[in-house]
Amino acid sequence: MGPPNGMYSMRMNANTHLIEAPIQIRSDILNILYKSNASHLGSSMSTVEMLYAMYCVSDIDKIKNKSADRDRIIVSKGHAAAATYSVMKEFGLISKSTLETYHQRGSLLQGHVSHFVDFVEHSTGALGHGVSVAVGHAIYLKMIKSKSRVLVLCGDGEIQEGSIWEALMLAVTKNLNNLIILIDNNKISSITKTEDVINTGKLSERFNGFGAFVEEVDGHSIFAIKNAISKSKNLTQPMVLICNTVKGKGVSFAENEAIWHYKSMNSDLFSEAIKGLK
Ligand SMILES: Cc1ncc(C[n+]2csc(CCOP(=O)(O)OP(=O)(O)O)c2C)c(N)n1
Repeated sequence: MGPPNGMYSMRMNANTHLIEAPIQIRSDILNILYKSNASHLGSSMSTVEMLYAMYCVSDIDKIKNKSADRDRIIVSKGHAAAATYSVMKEFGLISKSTLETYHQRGSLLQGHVSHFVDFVEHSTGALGHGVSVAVGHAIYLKMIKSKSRVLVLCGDGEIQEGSIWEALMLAVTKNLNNLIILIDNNKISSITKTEDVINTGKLSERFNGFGAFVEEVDGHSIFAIKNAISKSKNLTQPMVLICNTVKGKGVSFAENEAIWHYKSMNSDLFSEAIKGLK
C-alpha cells in the first residue's frame, strides 16, 4: 500500500514517504511530549517505524468505516501513546488539532492508549493484555471468513507477562495465521535492561518453541517490516515479528538510555532533539 492520504505522493516518489514520515512523526512526538511535560519518550521513539508499517499494510478505509472485517491494530504497550496518536494523525485517523491536545487537561488523548479515542481498538497500559484481545479478534475474523488481519505491538519487557504466552498457545492451537505479533525488541524495560529483569534468552527460539512462525528484522526499516508481514499470508500459524529497535531512536541523548522511559524534556533538550531529527 502507498503513502497515507496521498500526503506525500504529490512531491515524492512512491517510497519517499518511508523516509519522510518517520521524521514528521518523531517531530510530532517531541512537540506533544514537550508541550505536556510528559514522559515515555524512549518507548515512543522505538516504535515509530513499526506503527507506521502496521498502518501501511492495513486497509485504512475499512478502519475509518469501522467495517466488521477491518484489520485490527492493537498497541499492547499502551505507554507508547504519543507515538500511536502521532502515527494515527499521519493516516488521517486523528486531526492535527486533536493531537496537539495530547496529555492536556480535558483531552481524550492521555498518556496511555484509550479506546475512547475513535479508531483505537482497545485501551492498554496495564501490560500483557493485547495478545489475548488480539486472539479474540482473530478468531472472530475467521468466523466471518474475513481475510483481514490483527496486528499487535508488544514491548520486549511486556512479554514477561505470562498472559502473552497463554494467548499465543491458543493462537497456535487455533492456527490463527491472521495474527501478527510485533515485538519492539529495544532491550530496555522501564528502569533497566530487559534481560536483567527476566532473561528470556533468544526470543526467536522462545517463540519458535511455542509454535509461532518467527521472523527477525531491523525494526527501524519500514520496508523490512512490511516485507516480513507480507509473508504471513502463506502461513498456517501466527507470526511473531521480532523488530530490533533502539529505545529513544532518533534522539541522541535518549538513545539506549533507560532514564528516558520516565524523564521529560526541558526547553534546551527539546530544541536539541528537534534539531537532531533526520
Ligand atoms: C501489568 C503492568 N505491570 C507493570 C507496569 C509498569 N510498566 C510500565 S512500562 C514498563 C516496562 C515495559 O517494558 P517494555 O515492554 O520493554 O517497554 P518499552 O521499553 O518498549 O517502553 C513497566 C514494567 C505496567 N504498566 N503494567
